[in-house]
Amino acid sequence: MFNRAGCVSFNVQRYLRDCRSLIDNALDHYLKKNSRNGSILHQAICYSVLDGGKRFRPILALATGELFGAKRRSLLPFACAIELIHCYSLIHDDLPAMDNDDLRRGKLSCHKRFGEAIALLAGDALLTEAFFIMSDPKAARLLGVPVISKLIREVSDAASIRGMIGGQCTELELDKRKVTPQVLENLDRLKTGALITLAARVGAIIGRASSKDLARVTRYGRALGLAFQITDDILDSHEVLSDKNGSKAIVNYLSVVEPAKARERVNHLLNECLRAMRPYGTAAEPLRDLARYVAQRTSDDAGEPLSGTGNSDRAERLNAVANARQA
Ligand code: GRG
Repeated sequence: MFNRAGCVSFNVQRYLRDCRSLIDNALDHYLKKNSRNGSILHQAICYSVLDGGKRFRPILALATGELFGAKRRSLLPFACAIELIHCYSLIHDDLPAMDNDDLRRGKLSCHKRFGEAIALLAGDALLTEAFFIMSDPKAARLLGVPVISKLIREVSDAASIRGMIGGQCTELELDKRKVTPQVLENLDRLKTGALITLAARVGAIIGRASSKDLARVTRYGRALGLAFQITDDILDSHEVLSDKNGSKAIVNYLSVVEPAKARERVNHLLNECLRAMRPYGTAAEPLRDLARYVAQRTSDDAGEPLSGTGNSDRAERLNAVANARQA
């Protein structure tokens, strides 16, 4: 970690890789110590959480927490709880009553693999498990009850009708004839942005950030969350095209904004993230890098690790999916 001049040089790729592996191990630990190991529900939960996913939100929680000096052992339960809530939302989002997707993270979606009833329950169980982990007395001993209570309230709010679920419902009710970029941005700030802003805020709260710092982190998280969804829409633009040909009905940012304008908007949001982090100098390099990663994604790498370590068995899994779909 030392460069030739004897100064500490920061390797952000290594940092992100370390965070990711820490999170993977912690998720494994939380899910596998469950007393219902081996049940079909437990299999569906592990299938949906443990194999794949970029872990973007928990990495963000760790990176923000560490900016303010929080210890990893205090951050991990909350980082993992946010990932479990994210996984639950993906399972439910894929159900036939919602987006009706056969694939998730490069393999069959949970309901395609385990059936709708189990997928519904796996999502419910993950949401509940998140609160079980956050309310562990060990976490309360580390952080104190008032901080735990504040964190649980933040998490509940972000996942609630005022946050992610509210955004999802607004999307379901969209009148396609009245969609404007502003309508979509407001919706995206809830559906996707709420959990991403939450991850950043949770890290800062655990690091006992001042209210001024928390406001900066919130600005960063809000810009990042919106940039994340617009980039996702850019990467999904083929689905908008297929809609015009009469297949899957999908309304996203690219339905109402030209691709170049959407890219411009993402760059603007990236600059907002970078501006919010300016007061922290090099200490905020992981957070800057996460923002650059979001803004500069050029391929749909859903299911691939954030730090580019690669999934060696991805091609094999895609083959299995193709076979399963033919069967
Ligand atoms: C409760 C019935 C019921 C449904 C809930 C709230 C909800 C459905 C869905 C959440 C909305 C959602 C899936 C938004 C999309 C956000 C998004 C871009 C998800 C993909 O996130 P990544 O790229 O995925 O971080 P990985 O796989 O890397 O974790």
